[in-house]
Amino acid sequence: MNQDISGVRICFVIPTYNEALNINPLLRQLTELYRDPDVAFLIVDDESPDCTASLVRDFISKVDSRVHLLQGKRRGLGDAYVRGMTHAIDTLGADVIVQMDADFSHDPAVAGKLLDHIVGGADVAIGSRYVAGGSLDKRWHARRRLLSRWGNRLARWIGGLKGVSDCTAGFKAIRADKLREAKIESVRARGYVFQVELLHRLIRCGARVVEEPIHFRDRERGETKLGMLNMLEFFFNILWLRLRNHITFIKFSLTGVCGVFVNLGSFSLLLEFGLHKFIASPTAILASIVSNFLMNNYWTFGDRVMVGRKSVRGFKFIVVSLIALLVSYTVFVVLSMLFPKALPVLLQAAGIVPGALLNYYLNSRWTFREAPREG
Ligand SMILES: Nc1nc2c(ncn2[C@@H]2O[C@H](COP(=O)(O)OP(=O)(O)O)[C@@H](O)[C@H]2O)c(=O)[nH]1
Ligand SMILES: [Mg+2]
Repeated sequence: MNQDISGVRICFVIPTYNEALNINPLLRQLTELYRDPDVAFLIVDDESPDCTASLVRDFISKVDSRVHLLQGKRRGLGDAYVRGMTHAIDTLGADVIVQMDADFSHDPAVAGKLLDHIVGGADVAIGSRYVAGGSLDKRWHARRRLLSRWGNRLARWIGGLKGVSDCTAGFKAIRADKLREAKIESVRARGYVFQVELLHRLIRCGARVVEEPIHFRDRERGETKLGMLNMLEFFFNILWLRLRNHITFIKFSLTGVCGVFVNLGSFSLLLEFGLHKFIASPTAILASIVSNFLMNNYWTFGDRVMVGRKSVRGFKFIVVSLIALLVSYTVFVVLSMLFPKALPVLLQAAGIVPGALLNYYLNSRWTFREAPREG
């Protein structure tokens, strides 16, 4: 640590489950590295059967009373972090939280660099494996590497955390006021996906995030607690994070799916009734455009405060529909000429794609444009 941190109350929050082999050497190293009386160390242990907690108690009474122990029932890593961070802020009065694992995967000396970033103005400093200069232990076997890399990719793309390289990192320094603002006590994720949900909330609160490259060592002692259930929870929670913030997009997609059924359904029906395909096609496109409009107006964009009067919207809608119809129909006609033997319903389906995209773009940006929010 290079910068002066006097007066800033720092609390390391370290969850443990069966870390009897690691806890003493870890606490020794941490308490020797960070000697300031304003630094505290909170171990959050969930009834580890290997008596991790009693080793912590011994350490507190015999070596350093800046160490604290918080015990609870085992409900997952995220739950332990929520309890630990809340306790560190509300009871121990922490201004900055450092979260890290107990198995030496996170080098205690690097915590100082993370704290330097916080003193330098960051709200969140991540010990990052995937930023330039960061690395993973060669001993981490292929399955874990793959899981970690893809977990990160998923979090970035589906979870909407595009600016961050290591979204699943468990080594971070975070300002307590940002944690309060992010309403940490209401984080839903119980397992490892806690890291992603927390980061997501912090970024939504406007937190300034920096990444410090680290070398991530595999644990020397004890076993990993990452199980199949954690992985499933991870996936569904990431998906939920995305969905919650993109309800409009989901409603639009569902509307689109209904539109496809209306389009292809009415097209097939009209063909059944003997209508020529070049007449059936635009009629079916029109039917789907009308069904899409009704669903979008009353459902997808129903809660938008929109620009302009209803009659103007109706006019814009007709213009957009005609453009979309023209595009879809042109694609259908061109494909029908290129592939005269192809199933007409397939060609009709191919025409839907460009028409629907254009339809959404123009309707969202123009017909159903949202009024700018005040304040
Ligand atoms: N309190 C608590 N700590 C946990 C729980 N699950 C894992 N941990 C701790 O969280 C940290 C990371 O877990 P670990 O098993 O090393 O995960 P890995 O590094 O992803 O293999 C370690 O310090 C574990 O002891 C839990 O359910 N409760
Ligand atoms: Mg570990």
